[in-house]
Amino acid sequence: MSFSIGIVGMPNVGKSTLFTALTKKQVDAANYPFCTIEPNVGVVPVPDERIVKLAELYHTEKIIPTVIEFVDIAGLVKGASRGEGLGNKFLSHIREVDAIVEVVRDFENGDIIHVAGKVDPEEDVKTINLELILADLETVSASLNRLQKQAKASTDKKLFRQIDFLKKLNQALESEKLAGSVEAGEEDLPLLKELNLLTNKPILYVYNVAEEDIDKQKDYPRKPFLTISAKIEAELTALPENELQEYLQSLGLKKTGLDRLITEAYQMLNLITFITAGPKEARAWTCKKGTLAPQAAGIIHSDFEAGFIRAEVIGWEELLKAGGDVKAKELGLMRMEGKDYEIQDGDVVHFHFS
Ligand SMILES: Nc1nc2c(ncn2[C@@H]2O[C@H](COP(=O)(O)OP(=O)(O)O)[C@@H](O)[C@H]2O)c(=O)[nH]1
Ligand SMILES: [Mg+2]
Repeated sequence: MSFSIGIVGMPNVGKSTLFTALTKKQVDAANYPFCTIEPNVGVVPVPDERIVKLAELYHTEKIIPTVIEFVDIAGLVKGASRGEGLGNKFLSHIREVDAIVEVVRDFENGDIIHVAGKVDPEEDVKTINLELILADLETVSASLNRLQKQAKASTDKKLFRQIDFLKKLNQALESEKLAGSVEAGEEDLPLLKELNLLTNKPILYVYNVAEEDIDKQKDYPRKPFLTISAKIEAELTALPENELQEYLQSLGLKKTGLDRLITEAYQMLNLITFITAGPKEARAWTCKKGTLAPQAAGIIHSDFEAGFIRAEVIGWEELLKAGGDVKAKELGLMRMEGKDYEIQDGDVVHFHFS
């Protein structure tokens, strides 16, 4: 299982620069058979200190982080929803991702043309979001038309509820609001999922600022956001680890912009991480919040799910404190969990299966 983030934005804002920097971090694909291998897809490790510490505990050098995919989606311009630029093709690429990173330019450079003629971050966000909104409006009104036709010969309550919800969506989109701003009840979720609206996906705004602004605390109206200098990030990928640390310290930073970006993007997906750890390897795995133990086992291997018996579970910090699984067992800290157990973020799990 892997989750993907689409990088979108106006032309010449630094999307590909950022994407190329991210791909420098690419993981060894052999460990991740489910990932897409394509030139515009980067499979990137999610920084996680927990597996690093557990690897120390078990004296293993093999650390396998969990990953997310970043997709460089080019070509979104004004009019894309009407087929301008590469229009609909790109909108369909955005449809396939789980969340959006919207890169917004906030650096001046006379040599790099801004398609709208001037650097105006908020105006760019409006342009991009409007294209996404217009594309969604088309989806919603088509669906609304179809259901309204069906409703003529129906007394199905569910159908009428769906129509009401579509009208709410329609209204929001028409007033240029994102679909994600519309309150949805439990009953509306299946329809919302089926519609797969672009503006219902989580968006992280990434402001690409000038190099000299990188240590300034800028605020922007769009939330959540982070600021980054794509150009600096591209240069940092070429530095050896010790020089990188020196550089970060000189700026008073703990993490690179890329690491902040990856971490925030992962959090935005509402996912949790569970861990398998031992002398062979320390490995992080991703599942959706609410995943039960057998399905989590199935992420590792389908046989684990089919033959699931139970899971031995301990929180990663508890395991570290205990000093290993033998100690943890002696102290009675290892829990035996059955098929109804909901996996928690940071659980270290050992699955038993037949
Ligand atoms: N000064 C500066 N130039 C940048 C930055 N990011 C990208 N560029 C330059 O802007 C141009 C367009 O960048 P690119 O990443 O291809 O933009 P894209 O069209 O959004 O993919 C290239 O010449 C980059 O070198 C940045 O943070 N600062
Ligand atoms: Mg590009």
